[in-house]
Amino acid sequence: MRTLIAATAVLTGALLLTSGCSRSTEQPADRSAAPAATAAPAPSDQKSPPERVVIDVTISGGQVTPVNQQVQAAVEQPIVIRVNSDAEDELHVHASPEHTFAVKPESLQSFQFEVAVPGKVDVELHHLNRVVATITVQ
Ligand SMILES: [Cu+2]
Repeated sequence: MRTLIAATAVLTGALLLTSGCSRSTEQPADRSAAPAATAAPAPSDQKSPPERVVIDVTISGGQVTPVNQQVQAAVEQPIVIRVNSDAEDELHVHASPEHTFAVKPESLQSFQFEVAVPGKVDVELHHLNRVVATITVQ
């Protein structure tokens, strides 16, 4: 009896410890499970390269700006996050695949990525535990 209670307590503790990143923006699996139709790029469609989307982030005295900024971007459009910071942090882009960038206590850092899958992408600072921006990719 006592052994059973102890085992249950251990299991419960283990479950409580398996908290990863709190905000997950994983896409529903049912849609992305479809076989990838090879969308061939149209060769005749001569577009100029897409403009970059720039998000300026400032981390100072334990505060970050912006918070929850809403940003629009196109699929495969270059997204640049420019950071001025006085502290180390970890910038986490909840895209698929995800990106993690190490923020240093420096000015004029910039991190670039692209998002291949339409959806909402949260950009988080893990140390400050803030969502800097949510990028709607379509
Ligand atoms: Cu995260």
